[in-house]
This record gives sequence, C-alpha cells and structure tokens, in this order.
Amino acid sequence: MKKWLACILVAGLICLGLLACEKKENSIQQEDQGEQLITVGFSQLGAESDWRSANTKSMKEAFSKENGYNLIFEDGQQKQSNQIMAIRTFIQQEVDYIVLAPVTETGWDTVLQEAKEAGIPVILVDRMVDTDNEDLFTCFVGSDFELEGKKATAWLKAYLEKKGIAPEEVNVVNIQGNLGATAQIGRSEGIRYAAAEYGWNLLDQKPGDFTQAKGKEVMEYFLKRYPELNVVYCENDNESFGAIEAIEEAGKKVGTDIQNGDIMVLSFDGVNGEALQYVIDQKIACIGECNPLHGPRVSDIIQSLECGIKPPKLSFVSEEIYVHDQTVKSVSVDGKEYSVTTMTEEVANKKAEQFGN
Ligand code: GYE
Repeated sequence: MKKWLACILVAGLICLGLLACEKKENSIQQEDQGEQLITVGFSQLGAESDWRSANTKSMKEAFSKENGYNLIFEDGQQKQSNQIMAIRTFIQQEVDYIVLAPVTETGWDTVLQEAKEAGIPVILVDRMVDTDNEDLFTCFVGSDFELEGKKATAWLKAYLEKKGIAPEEVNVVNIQGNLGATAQIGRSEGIRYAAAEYGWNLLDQKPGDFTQAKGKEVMEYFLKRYPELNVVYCENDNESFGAIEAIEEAGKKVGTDIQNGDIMVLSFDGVNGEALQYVIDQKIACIGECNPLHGPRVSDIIQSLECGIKPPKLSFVSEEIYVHDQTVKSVSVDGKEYSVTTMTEEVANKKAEQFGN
C-alpha cells in the first residue's frame, strides 16, 4: 500500500476512535502525564473461599495502575454493615465508580440512593441486590446461580436414570451458602426444584457459609441425624472439602455407588486445583462451574461507560459442568442443551493455570 494512503487510513481511524471515545482518550492522555487515573472503590464481601481469593486476585489485577486505575479495596469480612460503611467512605472520597459484591441481597436501598445522589455509578459484581428500584445500580455482572443448580441437578437426574437408581432411593442433604446471598438463593432453589420435580427426598438444608470448617460441622450433624443420606449437595467446593472430611472421619466412603453405601458429593465453583482433582478421583461426582474472573469484565463495563456506552443491565457468564465420568454427555435445562465436561488431568491443569493455582 502506498505510504500516503496508509497515513490517511490511519488518521481516519484515529479520528473515529477520538469521536467514539473522547473521554477515554482524555483520561489516557492525562494518565500519560502521570495525572488522572480512574478511581474505583471496590467493596469485596470477604475472603471465605478459594473462589473469593481468585475473584479478588482478578479484580486487583484488572484495576491496576498500569491499566489506568486507582483501586481502593475494602474487605467487608462477611458483614453488610462493613460494606455499607465502605460505600459511604467511597462517596466521601468522590471515587469515579463504586463496585459492590454484596454479601446478601436485601437492605441496600438507602446507601445505593446515597451513591446515586452523589452521581457515582454502582456496578454490582458476582451477587445481586434485591431492590424495587433498578435505577439504584448501573448494571450487574456475574453468574446465573439458579441455572448452575438446575444444570447440576439435571446431570444427577440423568446419571441416576442411566444407573437405574429410582428417585425414591435418593436421600439428599443440602449444605447451603450464607443465607440471603444470591449464590445461596439460586443454588438452594436448584435442589429444592429438582427434589420436588424428580421425586428425590430432600432431607434437610442448613447453611455452611461457603467455608470448609462450617461445611464439615454441618455434615457431621447431617451424618448423625440422617443415617439414610446418600447425596450431599454442597453450595461450594470449600464446603465439599469439609463434608468429605466429615464423611471419611465417620468411616464412610464418598463415591457414586450410592446403592452400596457411598455418599455422592455435588459441588460448585471448580476453581481450586484440589477440587478438580477430587472430580478425577471420583470423590466429587459433579461440579457446577462458577467463574470468578470478573476483573476484566467489570473493567470493560467501566471503559464502555467512559465512552458513554450503556452496558447491558444484567450480564451472565457462561459456565460448564465438570463430572467424573462419561455416563452423561449433556443435560437439558429449560429447553436448552448444555454439554458436560469430563474432568481429566489435562483439563484440570488448564483450569488451574487459568485460575492461577
Ligand atoms: O461460589 C463461593 C463464594 O458468590 C459465586 O461465594 C460466589 C460464591 C462462590 O464464597 O465459593
């Protein structure tokens, strides 16, 4: 191509870029002069699980100085009051954006109204808020937890059918997440729906707060109380680790031969290499993947807003199901087909690399 033609083309592209994203260009220029970064106040809800650690890492990496951000990170330590305090501080600090991963869904209206009055956009990440006024937040990005639950239980249904296990032989206990969290609400609904729909006995549901210690404690209780239980539906991998410890310490075996005394473990996340290894070892039968890498997704949202582009109100990430064998190749939920990934060393290594563990 002739040099002059190339120059005109490049100049044209630059002009278009400038028009489309004048604001961003300004901030990049200012950043070059070492001045203006986009200040983001992120209220993370805590540090309860491997998923959360991977999520925090992803957010911190995305909101680095090199990427043009000044990140103010606050850990709410599982307390809504801490998160509300953090948001009020962000407002006082006049941050450009507030990013909130809410520990539970209700009780945010007042503080979100304060952010709105201060003219600061609020982006929800991972979990939702329960409000009648959707104008109180700009948008949400995270997982569809009820779908995760429905996919995992659809897998269980198909698996049991292939193995010739009748629904009335299935005795499930559910170790829930912290009550009121979106991930808990959706996943608990998944098992409740499945039990009612497919005819399984749902013996009990109790919160394990997404932690290994509480998961173990709740499983110990279930084992004593319900000797007939043969499936445990844990709402994250850390709870599964605790449940497996409790099962093994009680002299029982985790596995899929539930007609001969095994206890089958279902789980969510699939972030930690250890959890994926448990699937290979058939200690966990099925994991509903929950993707924690929201940093770049939230950054993309902010970049769109900087360019004056309105992001979709709700964005859900697509996720897989990891299983221990090839008995079931795909599951159908609400008329949609989802393929199932059989966990192998190769897949596990790839995932571990992706999540940095
Ligand atoms: O599954 C669990 C965590 O909200 C998706 O919270 C998140 C959940 C995740 O602690 O491990």
